[in-house]
Amino acid sequence: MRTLLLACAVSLLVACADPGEAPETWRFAIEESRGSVQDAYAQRFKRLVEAETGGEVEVLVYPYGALGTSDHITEQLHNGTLELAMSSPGHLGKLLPEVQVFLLHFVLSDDVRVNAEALRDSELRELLNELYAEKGLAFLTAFGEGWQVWTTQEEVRRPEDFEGMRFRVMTSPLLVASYEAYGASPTPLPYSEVYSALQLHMIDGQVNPVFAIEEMSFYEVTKCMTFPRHAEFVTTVAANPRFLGELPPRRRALVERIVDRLQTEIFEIQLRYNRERLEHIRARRPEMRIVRLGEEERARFRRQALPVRERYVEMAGPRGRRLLELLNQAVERARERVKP
Ligand code: 6CS
Repeated sequence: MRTLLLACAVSLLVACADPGEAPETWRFAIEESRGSVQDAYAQRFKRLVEAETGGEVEVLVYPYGALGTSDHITEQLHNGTLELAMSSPGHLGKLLPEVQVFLLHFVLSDDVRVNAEALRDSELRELLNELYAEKGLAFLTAFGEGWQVWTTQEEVRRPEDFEGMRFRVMTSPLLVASYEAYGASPTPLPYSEVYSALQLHMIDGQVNPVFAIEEMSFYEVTKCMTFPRHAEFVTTVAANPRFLGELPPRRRALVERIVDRLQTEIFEIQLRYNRERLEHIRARRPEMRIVRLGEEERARFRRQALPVRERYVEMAGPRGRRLLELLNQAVERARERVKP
């Protein structure tokens, strides 16, 4: 027993930072505000890294807005001002067209557990590693933040209901093509400009997961929420490649272990956030119309969305096509593994 206690004390001493030495700082920028799904991820990452390095590393989390828009964050990650960042395909797609595969409609399964499993696929990740590296970024992981939900002034049950609608999308050309396919007039805008654009009637609707609709207060300035289950909001976690490459092997292994652990935790967290915040919206705005599309209604959107896959391949080229094949295969394999 005494030997065991001694061994614990020695390992604690080894793990603790020298009180005279300033901790090493890892800067982690997220594309959402405090209290969001990305914040939950980053705060857990911070806690685990700081605990497991005994304070030798301090992780600073920068919420959305602190360092500019998503494009600014990506730039800072690329030039090494940041060590870690969330890079959502909806904005990153301008730099890395292949990653827009996660924006295509009706590619993922209707079962979020299947999708979470598919995003762990090793072949898919290998290609993402390669593509990110070519753009001076290091891919760490991808995870879902919940179903994308349309918030609009009028109900949207058929593609025709989108006709002429000024609909805000993230700043990806594929998203523009996706909503043009439904007849909308897509308006790419940074996240920070959506609320005021809705309030000033410069746009008529937008799309985001429930937790984001709640925390960005989009529900205050729209009348209807439609759940088409056409796509999940998928984000990726990326690192600066020099930072990652220069980490000592045990630190690199620590980052990989934590990223792997958080993959499971964040899935449950996003489910909870999206469920609870829908209740907040209902309570604060009881007149909000909530529409869940039936299978026939979804089938009409799916038909209109199919040709957009060709647009994706035009934009993303042969490796984009390969990424789409890998995603389809990953979803099929995940379907077999995840019991209904
Ligand atoms: O709509 C957007 O631009 C943002 N939405 C979410 C849920 N996260 C980050 C992204 O930039």
